[in-house]
Amino acid sequence: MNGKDVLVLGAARSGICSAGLLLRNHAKVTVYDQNTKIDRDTFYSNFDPEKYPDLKERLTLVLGDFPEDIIVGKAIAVISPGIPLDLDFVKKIEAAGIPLWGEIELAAHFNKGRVAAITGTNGKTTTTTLVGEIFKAFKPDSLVVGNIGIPFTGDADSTHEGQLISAEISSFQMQTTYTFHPEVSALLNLTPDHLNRHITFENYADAKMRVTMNQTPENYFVVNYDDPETRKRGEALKTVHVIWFSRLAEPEDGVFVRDGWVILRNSEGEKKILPLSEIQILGSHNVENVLAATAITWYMGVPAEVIRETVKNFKGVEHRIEYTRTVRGVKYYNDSKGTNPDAAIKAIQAMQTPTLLIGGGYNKHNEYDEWIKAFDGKVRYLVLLGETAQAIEDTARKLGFNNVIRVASLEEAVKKCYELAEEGDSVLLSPACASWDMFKDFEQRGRLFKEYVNALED
Ligand code: UMA
Repeated sequence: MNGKDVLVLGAARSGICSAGLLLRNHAKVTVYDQNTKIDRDTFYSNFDPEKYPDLKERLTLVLGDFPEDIIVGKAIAVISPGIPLDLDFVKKIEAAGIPLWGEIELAAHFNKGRVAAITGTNGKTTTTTLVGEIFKAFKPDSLVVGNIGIPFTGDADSTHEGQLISAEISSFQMQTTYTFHPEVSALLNLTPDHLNRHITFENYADAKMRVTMNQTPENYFVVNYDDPETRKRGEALKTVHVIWFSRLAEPEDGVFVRDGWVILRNSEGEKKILPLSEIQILGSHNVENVLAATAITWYMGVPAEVIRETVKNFKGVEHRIEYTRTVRGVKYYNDSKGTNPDAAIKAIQAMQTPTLLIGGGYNKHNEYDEWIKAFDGKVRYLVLLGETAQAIEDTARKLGFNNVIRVASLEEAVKKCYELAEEGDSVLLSPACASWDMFKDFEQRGRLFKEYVNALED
């Protein structure tokens, strides 16, 4: 990147880390963001002046309308995952012949480590975290990066050969990735999501499948055998060694469940890895996440004993059916990461008591029928907020579920549930929607939920 003039699109987590990597590698960087409210001092404070002494000459921040001349002389444009590719300014950059790289592509140019790349509609964060924990138990210098909120560009240029990296990869990230070559990739499941950006399910699935595009037969692709959409794609793929995971069947080459044990089978025979009774995280979807993590880490070379010991101690991830507190005999759970109907179905299925469910949020044009049907008599009240509240209420009433309450804020939702819940109930925030209509991100939504719950009087 020596002396290259690079444009970075987006001045949040991804853009800041990409700019940092470029600056460390002697590029001149212009960061562009449409949001005029970004505070310049706060932005610059992300870059340590001791590390980057000539910062003011090499880093420029441009906010607001896209200035046409910003692209002049630019060698590359690095785009943050949240910026849609069909925006006018992105099209102008492409029309000018400037290569458009995503954060993962930029990281791939610097990375020296061994990457396990995990994608899918749901379970990515839990699986990536668990894989990262298993890696760290085996080799303490291992990293966890990607869509999980830790940009890969933050560390890519200080990785070393043999270092194990667990990377959560989103469909947005894969759209602008070309040379990324994970040793093991994984596709956990596929259900419609982010269709406001990808338009069709096929486009969305194709973006995810790009995770395998540079893999060769000595690499592994870990795929869900029980999901017809992922199975179809795994069966069609001839360029990489496919390893199945299944909760319901016993595929020839893969990881599955038999008699309460997780079993790994390959051409050399079968190996018992761990008993299901040792898994602490709730729900059958989490069994799938454990099966996937077992396959991924085994094929990255981690011994079975390390996998077993780590799974046994793994308590799950923040914002994923996260137990928050018990107030007056009512258990509160934060599932703010339930950002689509499929994830929210998993959460309601994992509940074992009558539940007051808080849902609704940013409109990704998903459908809510399957989610409401999954209530299965367990949901006492559905408390709705955000952009999608009306659409969800309409679907609920159409399906005969009428215990719907509308609120204007998350704080009000928590208060309503507190008033209505009876001892033995659970209160679950699992919105089935993204957070961007009312919150910065799902993390902020989840943290606020916990704050409101922790403020309740016992
Ligand atoms: N921006 C524009 N114009 C736009 C859209 C955004 O200028 O049209 C600017 C915003 O003003 C903002 C910046 O771009 O300043 C935001 O960029 P971003 O949305 O890419 O957010 P980051 O904080 O950089 O986080 C991104 C990922 N965000 C998205 O994909 C939406 C994070 O995934 C990821 O963890 C991070 O990079 C590091 O890789 C979050 C996410 O919600 C967790 N992902 C989706 C999901 O999991 O469902 C895919």
